[in-house]
Amino acid sequence: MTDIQTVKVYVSLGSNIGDTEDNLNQAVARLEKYDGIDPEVWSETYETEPQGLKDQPWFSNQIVRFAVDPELWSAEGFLSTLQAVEGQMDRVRGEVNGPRTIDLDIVLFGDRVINSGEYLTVPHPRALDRAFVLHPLAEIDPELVFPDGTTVVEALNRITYRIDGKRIYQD
Ligand code: PH2
Ligand code: MG
Ligand code: MG
Repeated sequence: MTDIQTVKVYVSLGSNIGDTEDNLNQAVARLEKYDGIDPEVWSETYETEPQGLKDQPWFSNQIVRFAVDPELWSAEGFLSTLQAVEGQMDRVRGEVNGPRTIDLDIVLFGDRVINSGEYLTVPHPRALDRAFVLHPLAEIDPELVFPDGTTVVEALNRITYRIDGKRIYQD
């Protein structure tokens, strides 16, 4: 049997309600149960300053790289599964950018560029501005290049942030 040619899909996981680290682990465990979705690299978990809406608890954030079988999963199909897992974990969609039990965002889906209206934009439109995405991405794949040619290291050099142990500060 030949190896399936999988796509590297980088997912940003975030939680700032409840046992946040456990919520991240539980989300990965739920995703792993689907055929053709295999977690292969995990960043550390970071405690991160809230972006957007400031007046909310700090987040636990992590990037997990999945090997995804493109014969089974389109990016839209994969997103619908992320949303199903968010739903299983009692995510209540409240305020935009507000507190959540679990948030699962596609940062990169191989080298694809996708703009399917409101539903899905890949790469994630705010990824290049956010240290809680870029720092763990660089941790697991320091050579990573976005489809527009920006390297993860260049993107980190463009933003202002501070790392203190596993805490990520960004105004
Ligand atoms: N997610 C948001 C808004 N702001 N800030 C941090 N630090 N981490 C997040 O995951 C996050 C956020 C919307 O999804
Ligand atoms: Mg998000
Ligand atoms: Mg989201």
